Amino acid sequence: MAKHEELPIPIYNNLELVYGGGSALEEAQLRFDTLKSKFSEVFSNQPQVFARSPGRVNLIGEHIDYEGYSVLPMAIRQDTIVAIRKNNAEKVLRIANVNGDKYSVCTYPADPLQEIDLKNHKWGHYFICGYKGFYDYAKQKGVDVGEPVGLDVLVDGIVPTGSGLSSSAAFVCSSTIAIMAAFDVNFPKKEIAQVTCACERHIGTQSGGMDQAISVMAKTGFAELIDFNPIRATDVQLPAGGTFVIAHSLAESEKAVTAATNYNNRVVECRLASIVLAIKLGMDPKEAISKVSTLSDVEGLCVKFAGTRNSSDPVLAVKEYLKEEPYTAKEIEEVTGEKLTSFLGNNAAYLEVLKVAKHYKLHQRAAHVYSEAKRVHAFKDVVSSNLSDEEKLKKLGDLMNDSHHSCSVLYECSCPELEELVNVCRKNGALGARLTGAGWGGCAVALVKENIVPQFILNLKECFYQSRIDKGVIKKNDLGLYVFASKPSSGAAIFKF
Ligand code: NG1
Ligand code: MG
Repeated sequence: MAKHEELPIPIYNNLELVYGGGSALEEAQLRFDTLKSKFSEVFSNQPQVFARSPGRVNLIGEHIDYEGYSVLPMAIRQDTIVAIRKNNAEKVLRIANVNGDKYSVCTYPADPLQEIDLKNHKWGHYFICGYKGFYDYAKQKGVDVGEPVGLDVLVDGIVPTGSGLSSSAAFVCSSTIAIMAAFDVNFPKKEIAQVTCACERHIGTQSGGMDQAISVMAKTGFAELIDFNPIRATDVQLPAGGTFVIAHSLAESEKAVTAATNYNNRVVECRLASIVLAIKLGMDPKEAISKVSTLSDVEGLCVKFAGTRNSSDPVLAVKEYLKEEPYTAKEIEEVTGEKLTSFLGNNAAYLEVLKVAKHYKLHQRAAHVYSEAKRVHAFKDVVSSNLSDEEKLKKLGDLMNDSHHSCSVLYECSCPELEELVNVCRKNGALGARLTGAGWGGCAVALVKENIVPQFILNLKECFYQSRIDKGVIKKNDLGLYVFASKPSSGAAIFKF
């Protein structure tokens, strides 16, 4: 039997397999009906095909996917659905949203080579990422998709935005898959995961591939251990009796706007840490600059170095070879013998980082990445151990707490609202709680015993959200959008009715 990740995106003619039954199915049915009727209102035609892809919550393994390390997310129920139809009349991409008040129609030329205007951020840009990615990949695979034609597109996304739940990947993946389906092509899931990861970088964030991989490859009932290079997903069956509750800190992180100081800054710091560490561990500077790009590339050298030390822990190599005080650009250049702008300057996003960064915290960032990578495997090992479910849940909670501490103190990607929320979760009985996703705002995820979930959510409402409702930050009736329990949901799908 072909491995899960080798299979193409499933094509369904009914909603049950993805949305289950009951109220979830009813909600989905309503969304599809609305998409159909709005589509004919806007475009005077019926959609040809639909694609959906979910958001995700990362259980553990934060900010390490772009360093080549495995992560452990699960898909959530909330997804983005894209309805699409080829339009041969005009070479224009028209992208409309069911929430037209918030997201007005975006139009672009039907040109796969167009540049995305990053100075002028528009929600439709994410669709163009998928559009460019599709054409690039079809060309690479030698699939003839003909001359570009117009596309009419209507989007319905219910993954909360700016919250660390990957609304962006849900949108990019559902767009890419919808375009594929409109052209009647399909690729293996792991290839689509790779394509969507690469094409989302057109937005400017130099992200790793976790979000797209889980959105494309998720399976109902399982979290997935995602490995990179090559991409692979291994099912992880979570212990019985525990539930993951997702809670929004109500601080919104606008990643596309803050990239140079937050996300991309950390990507650059990790890159620099890996090069400096490789050189300190004996690699020739020129070789390090040309060959080393992630901290995982240096792990082998750390192990060699351990030959004399009796431990292969890369965290120890970091302690020994990277100083705790932040490095100036000049100090790093003394080690590398080359200007930072000369070896990072060919990437526009990196250049932005170099322009605004005052210094680089190589020790802290590398210590986070190596220790977090270990926690992911520890998490997986606990899940598959012989311990009782009760003991497993306790240990998983501890690992989540350690992960949060590392994100907060070493990686500095938390914020006051997330700190408060994580503490409130723990005080109210969570076995563990941590920020999830990129951080600097967005959501926390808490592991909670199933039997206390309703009470736990009530307590969060009282201790965290009530004061925010009183101040008018959110409406009481919207609370369900900001705090909810989540089960591992299914991955991307195509619908033809
Ligand atoms: P979110 O939180 O969805 O923006 C980002 C990256 C991931 C990963 C996490 C941190 C994108 C598309 N995704 O996720 O690849 O690096 O941060 O673990 O930028
Ligand atoms: Mg995102």
